[in-house]
Amino acid sequence: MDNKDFRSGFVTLLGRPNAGKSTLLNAIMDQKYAIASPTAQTTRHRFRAIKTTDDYQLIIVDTPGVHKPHDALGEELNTTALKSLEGIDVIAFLLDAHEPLGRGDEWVITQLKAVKNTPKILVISKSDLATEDQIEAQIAKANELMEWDDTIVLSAVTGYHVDEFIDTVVSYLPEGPLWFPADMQTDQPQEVIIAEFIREKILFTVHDEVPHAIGVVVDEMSYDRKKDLYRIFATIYVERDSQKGILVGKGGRTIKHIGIEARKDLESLLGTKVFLDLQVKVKKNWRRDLNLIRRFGYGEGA
Ligand SMILES: Nc1nc2c(ncn2[C@@H]2O[C@H](COP(=O)(O)OP(=O)(O)OP(=O)(O)O)[C@@H](O)[C@H]2O)c(=O)[nH]1
Ligand SMILES: [Mg+2]
Repeated sequence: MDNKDFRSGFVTLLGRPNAGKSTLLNAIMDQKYAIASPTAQTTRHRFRAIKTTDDYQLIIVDTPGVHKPHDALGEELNTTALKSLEGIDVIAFLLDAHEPLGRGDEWVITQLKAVKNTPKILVISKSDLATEDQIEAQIAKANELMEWDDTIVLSAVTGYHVDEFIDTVVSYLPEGPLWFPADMQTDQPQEVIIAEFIREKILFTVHDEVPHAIGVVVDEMSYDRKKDLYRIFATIYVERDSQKGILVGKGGRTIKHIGIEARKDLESLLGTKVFLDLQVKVKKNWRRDLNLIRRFGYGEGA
């Protein structure tokens, strides 16, 4: 890099579950790395994606949605999200344009106020789902709660103002070096991204209490050069036999569907053919066991 004005630094995406953080990360990267779904608490990892151009290196930190915790997993996710405010250059707070600003948002903003000297950008997300009036009202309410350094209205799905968001964030970055190699796009091991892609398909396939009860681990992965094929063996953990039954489905139909959907995404991530083997196992109460949460790689651990 011979660009003297090269800027580099970190932006953290923060907000309530479902605000659109992971979708925005993917839109910024122009590639899917983070999983996104309508289920709250989709993201369980602090996840970094890295965008490098001739002018800047922007490290985007996706966080689990911050919310009032109900169990050890919830607490761990909050800790993870709030920890990612330390030592970063810009905070982007996402507020869903078409959801009422609620206690959850107020709680996050209270946490934000305690962070001094870091530029804070208000991001009104999902603009495609809201009217001008709704957006104006949302901005007015957010301004009552805190003073923001900048405000951007965007849609990660249509791409509206995503580039403006990037430009704004970069304008707050200090001049600095490459923190990561220019060709590195995420700090997550491939196995973690693969496990997450599988988990995303489960979130879209089963409902009620099951999505929150699952943990996915890639047990083994190998590349067959001759066939240009990855063989991936993964285990899906659930908490109860009944959940296992739902996930496997009648005659194994549900798990087969999940496998087919996941394989499509994995083939596009890896750029090869994929053989995917999914097993379902019961591990009672893993969400209450901090050691197990960390073994799965959720929260701070990964
Ligand atoms: N229409 C529309 N939908 C969006 C937009 N951004 C996100 N969504 C949808 O909103 C839902 C939640 O998006 P996520 O990106 O998973 O939200 P998140 O903030 O990462 O959620 P957690 O990981 O649970 O904290 C998904 O169904 C997305 O497809 C947008 O700009 N427009
Ligand atoms: Mg997310």
